[in-house]
Amino acid sequence: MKNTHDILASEITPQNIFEKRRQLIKLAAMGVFGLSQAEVFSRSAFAQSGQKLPAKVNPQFFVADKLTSYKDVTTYNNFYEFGTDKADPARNAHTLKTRPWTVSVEGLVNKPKVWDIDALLKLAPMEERIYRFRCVEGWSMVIPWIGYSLSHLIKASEPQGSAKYIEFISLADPKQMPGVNSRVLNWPYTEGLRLDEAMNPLALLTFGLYGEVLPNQNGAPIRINVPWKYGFKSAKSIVKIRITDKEPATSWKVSAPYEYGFYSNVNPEVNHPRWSQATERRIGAEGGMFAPKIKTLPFNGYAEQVAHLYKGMDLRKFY
Ligand SMILES: Nc1nc2c(c(=O)[nH]1)N[C@H]1C(S)=C(S)[C@@H](COP(=O)(O)O)O[C@H]1N2
Ligand SMILES: [Mo]
Repeated sequence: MKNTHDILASEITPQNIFEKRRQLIKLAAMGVFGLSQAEVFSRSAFAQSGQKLPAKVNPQFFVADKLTSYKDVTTYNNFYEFGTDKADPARNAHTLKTRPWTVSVEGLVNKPKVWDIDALLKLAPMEERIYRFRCVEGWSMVIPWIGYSLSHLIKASEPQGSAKYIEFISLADPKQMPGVNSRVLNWPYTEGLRLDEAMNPLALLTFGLYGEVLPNQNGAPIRINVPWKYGFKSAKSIVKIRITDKEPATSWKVSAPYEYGFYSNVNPEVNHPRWSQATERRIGAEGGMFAPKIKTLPFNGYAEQVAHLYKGMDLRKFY
């Protein structure tokens, strides 16, 4: 565990380091393997609802920052298929039917397969990981996700030698998703990664959060999380995964190529035309809109794990 490195400078206070360490020691003493950190740390901070998803804490992926409340994580969302207001997804996503659900893995693979969601749930052991999450709009959260590395699914599919990219395609069903009748984006929502990025253990195939299966508004029943990139790279409610040899045309890049590139790595030195990326507002921080901004870290604080993927690349050009 490399906690001290992971803590944002602005957030280091003797109290929270002490408090966190004390809780970890207590955890270890209790021998609570399998009991989620989220449950131990903030059982009282939210009312649990929905269906439990058991997972083992993976302490390698741990951020000592205060967790964003369950309420904020599930009511302040971007999921344009259910409306463009932050409150829309929580209000509207109850119409999404998450069973039956399949994910087709296809393209340049030796083992294409239409996976039933319940088979995918069993492909690898479920882990709880605490990740920072940074939206390009300038806000951020800290979320205890549940899932396993995307690399498990990629390996099971056996990419061919020519494979270079991976494309994620979300459901776009106007019967379940009122937002796809509007033309804010070209549907279906499409995102992509270079295959070596997708193979990085940080890239998380995600099925739950806060000890439960994903609420619909957070991308049920399956989404990805790419914590060193802006939030929009993390496609929700995925129905198709395609392995290709060409860079996928991603929804945001197609709709506004001057604002969004393919890479979208969190980079405090390269501003979005409308939003500075130098600092961020932590949702739920004391003081609300007036809380002091915190500095955004290169690769959202995950440089040690991922900077090598971009060696020799001009990150102003490949934004
Ligand atoms: N299918 C789909 N996936 C999506 C989006 C979307 O509108 N549709 N929004 C993206 C953006 S901009 C962000 S910031 C995150 C928000 O995830 P959260 O609501 O779970 O925090 O989802 C990303 N994935
Ligand atoms: Mo976002």
